[in-house]
Amino acid sequence: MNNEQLTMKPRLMAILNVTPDSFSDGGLYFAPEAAFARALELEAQGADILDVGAQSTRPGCEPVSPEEELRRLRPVLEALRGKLGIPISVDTFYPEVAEEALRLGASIINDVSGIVTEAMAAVVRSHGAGWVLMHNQGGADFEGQYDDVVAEVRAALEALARQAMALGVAQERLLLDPGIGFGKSREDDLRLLANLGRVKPPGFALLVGVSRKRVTGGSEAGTLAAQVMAQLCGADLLRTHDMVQAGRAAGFVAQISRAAPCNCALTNDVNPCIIERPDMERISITGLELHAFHGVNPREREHGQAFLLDLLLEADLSRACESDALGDTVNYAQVVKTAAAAFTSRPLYLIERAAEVVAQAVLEGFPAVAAVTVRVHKPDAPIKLTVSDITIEIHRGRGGTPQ
Ligand code: HH2
Repeated sequence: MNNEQLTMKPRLMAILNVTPDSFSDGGLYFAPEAAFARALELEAQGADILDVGAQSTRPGCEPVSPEEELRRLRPVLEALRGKLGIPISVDTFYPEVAEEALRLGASIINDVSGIVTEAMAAVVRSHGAGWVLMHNQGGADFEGQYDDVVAEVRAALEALARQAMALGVAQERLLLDPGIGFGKSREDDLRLLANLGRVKPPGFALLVGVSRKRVTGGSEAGTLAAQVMAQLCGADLLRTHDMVQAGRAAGFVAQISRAAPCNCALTNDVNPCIIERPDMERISITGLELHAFHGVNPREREHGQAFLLDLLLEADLSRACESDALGDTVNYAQVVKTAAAAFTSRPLYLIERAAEVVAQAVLEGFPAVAAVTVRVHKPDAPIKLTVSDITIEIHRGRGGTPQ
């Protein structure tokens, strides 16, 4: 993810459930007049899309027939015709309901079935509609067994998109959705939320629905936290109950990220729950410049090249904080000398090995260091394509095993 993307506010899809039993707003907007008024309110509050659903998907719910779905939807869609400036999506997996909804003015089908059918593709194609393809392996009553939920959901979304496109639906008409809460444990949902950037196939828009779901603890605070997380990880659309709060939070995140280059360490392939341990005291030495002859290429061993080393030393610094005596801490000038001598002592093929030699020298030479992280950067690595840097990083504690 780049900063450009971070500054973007996601589109907000406001939820309107014309159901008696939805888990959060069931019954509130079941009457067509109440649904109509709520739709206008959600638009006025800044919704970009209105998502109308006539069937609850919460676990244990009795399925509603297509006839009943249409009986609930028709009066609302008819009343909203020409009254709403934003697109309407209809939450249905029945092609016959989708057909009628699109005829009545909806322009997106939000299909939570988790499958692509010829019949639904034909309806979507003939109306030039948008189509949400949501991951749903087994439905809300099922908690899937995943070895790697992030990779598996990503692969499944790619497969759904491929099937839809093979049936003639254009890529730009598709929205992909990881299906938070559908056939997943809470752990799975948390993992997906922390790795949305990896769930999203390039070139597709990602819709994320977390609002008031179990993963958030059902609270508004949990919902907003998860939505902010989704925004930072590259969600293009958020499906939400509370437009006002979601809009404010999303707007504020966009404002922060516009104010300065964002430095929040979120990237498409890095889980942002970063390695830092705040209770650990450490000395950090970065950018130690050294010339050495490491490498597998004969030219590297003949001419040598520049390397940069970073060292993070974990040590108890509390005595030095009290005493102000050099003897109570780790002398970083000595560490730099030791690390430089170890790194340049002999040519090695791999920077992995060179980092290990440095780590062992620091641990041997400085008993107060409990653990050390060594990063070796090789910015001029002799490869054909241009890269700005190649880095390896190792972490060693006493005993030499990775901690
Ligand atoms: N979640 C629900 C319903 N539809 N559609 C998409 N694309 N993504 C979602 O995550 C999603 C969805 C469930 O939430 P809700 O509509 O609030 O509840 P209910 O199914 O009980 O009506």
